[in-house]
Amino acid sequence: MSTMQPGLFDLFADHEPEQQPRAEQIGEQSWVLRGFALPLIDQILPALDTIVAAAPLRHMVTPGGFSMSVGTSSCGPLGWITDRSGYRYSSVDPLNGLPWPQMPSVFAKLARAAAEQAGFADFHADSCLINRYVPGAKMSLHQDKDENAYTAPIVSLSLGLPAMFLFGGFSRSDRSQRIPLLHGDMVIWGGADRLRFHGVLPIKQGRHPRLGEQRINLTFRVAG
Ligand code: MD3
Ligand code: FE
Repeated sequence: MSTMQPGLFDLFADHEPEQQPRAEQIGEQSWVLRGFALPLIDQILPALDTIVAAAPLRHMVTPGGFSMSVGTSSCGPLGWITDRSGYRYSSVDPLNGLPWPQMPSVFAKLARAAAEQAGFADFHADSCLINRYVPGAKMSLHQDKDENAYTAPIVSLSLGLPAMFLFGGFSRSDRSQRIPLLHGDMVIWGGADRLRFHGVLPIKQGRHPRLGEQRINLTFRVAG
């Protein structure tokens, strides 16, 4: 906790100590902020509904021809896409040719606050990838290398059903840590950890009181 910045927990100053976010360091420059998003959840969920109404979640196809088990959409200036011709960022939704929905200010504010809490000042995401997992959906070990630069951290928010996140090393065969991620948790991966392999084990059956039978993960990135 010694490298945590003062200040942003002030967002939670009116909360009881047991409701305050707990920070866990999971790597050299990576942190889990337990429950960090909960104070804003009533603003986050309706904003998410508006986005997926305009840019529906869809199962994209990998360059290898497999349909992803995760449904994806995006908001903000750039959205991550994949099809038979490769992985990349696009300024338009390939389903309708229109710009992705705007990033809601509550998303931008939350991502910036989480990054600052982990020691990364001035985080301005230009992309928010929305991943929806139903029970059984997973994400295999991979690295995120489609962004233009790796200097900015990646910030994620987990919503709904719990997930077991795999946090690996710099080659695929390195052993992974298993980190449970729960509704409201945020994670910040920066610096040296930015290019670590990572993935998500198949989501277990269950029903979340707010989200139902699904997990939704938002990842905020500087992609362009
Ligand atoms: C760790 N998503 O969309 S959180 C992805 O839960 C992705 O949906 C997962 O991996 C999910 O690419 C994991 C996000 C995440 C993103 C980038 C990372 C974790 C990372 C980069 C380095 C290390
Ligand atoms: Fe990833």
